[in-house]
Amino acid sequence: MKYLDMAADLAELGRGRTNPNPMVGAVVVKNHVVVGKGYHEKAGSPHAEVNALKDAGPKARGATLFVTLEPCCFQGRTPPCTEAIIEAAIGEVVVGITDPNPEVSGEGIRILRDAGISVNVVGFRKIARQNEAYFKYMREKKPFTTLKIATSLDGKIAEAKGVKTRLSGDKAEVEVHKLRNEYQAIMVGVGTVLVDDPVLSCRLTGKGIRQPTRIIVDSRGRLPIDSRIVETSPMSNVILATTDKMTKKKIEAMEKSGVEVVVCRQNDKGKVDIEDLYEHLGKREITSLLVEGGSRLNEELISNNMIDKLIILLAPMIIGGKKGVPIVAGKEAFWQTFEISSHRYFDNDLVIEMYPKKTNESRVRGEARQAIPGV
Ligand code: AOF
Ligand code: ZN
Repeated sequence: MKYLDMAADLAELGRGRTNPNPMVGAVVVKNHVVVGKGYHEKAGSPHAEVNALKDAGPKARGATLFVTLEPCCFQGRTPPCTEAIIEAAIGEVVVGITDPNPEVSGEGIRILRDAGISVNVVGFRKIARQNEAYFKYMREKKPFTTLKIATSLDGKIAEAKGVKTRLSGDKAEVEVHKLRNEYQAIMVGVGTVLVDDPVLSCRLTGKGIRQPTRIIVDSRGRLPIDSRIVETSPMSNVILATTDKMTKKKIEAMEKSGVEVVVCRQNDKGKVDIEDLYEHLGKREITSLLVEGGSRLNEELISNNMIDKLIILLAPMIIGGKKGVPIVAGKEAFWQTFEISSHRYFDNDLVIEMYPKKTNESRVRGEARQAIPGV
């Protein structure tokens, strides 16, 4: 897998920039020597294969092309890669994973084979994970959603309601800003804005830093017009997701301030129907979403299976007391189990990444515990 790993590393250079397209890397190898490298930099610019073939020049003739994703075979923003590969007289193609895009999906491979090129599909899991947002978006036309929660050891996100509480250390905070730079949009509940008045920007500096779209979930339209988010709307888009509980007058005032107001369906609790919002975001080609709380939105999303990934920033501290704001609001237990995929230390913080389990194993475990006295 040496060359596919190399191609995956190249693909990684496009992280946070290629959407709605996938991250793709390609390496051209001839007689065990790398003669060309390329990756997809951003939507609208040449695909990885085209860049690698250009880099290889005439050396591509009879060489092997390693590419993380199945080459495309249609005219999109750019011409089909299959044609470029055939024209360059590549002898063999090794593909990491097939493209879920219905316009490609197997067809790219078939066209290459019909042209007499041998194609080997490896089925590289690492690449599926690298492009998890693209895969989800292609299949469901909804954003891949990651929920990020900073918590104390006693499961609190704040000391008390309305009290701005800083839990994570500086190094873990930098990780959050890296995430904000990677995800296309950041979403919070209005409660968080009312307490923290955040800007929700990426505070990293340097070449290629971009600002995410900011989304506020606010069923009644409580977002203050003089909040920092609204005031910074010229910096990057602000979307206010509300319901028809918000008055027309307020909507007009928000729109005048540069905020895009999206009136969503109400769910059975009279709040913003998140599924409806996701559909809207999907239509706007928002492929990835980072949710940053607070506890009501967390509960709504986790209990309704509406997150794809969870990132916990665990601060090794116990707050104590009865007033703390829990990770999730709500009265009813709902039991969701996660599978840990990685953990890393940042100074004195632990950052744990996990994926929700699809089965109801969590509930079963909960019931078993109740059935055994003393356990
Ligand atoms: C590849 N290599 O580097 C990328 C691919 O609008 P376009 O022309 O950029 O086409 C976008 C589609 O092309 C995208 O949805 C996916 O199916 C494929 N992306 N394919 O072989 C690349 N970025
Ligand atoms: Zn292509």
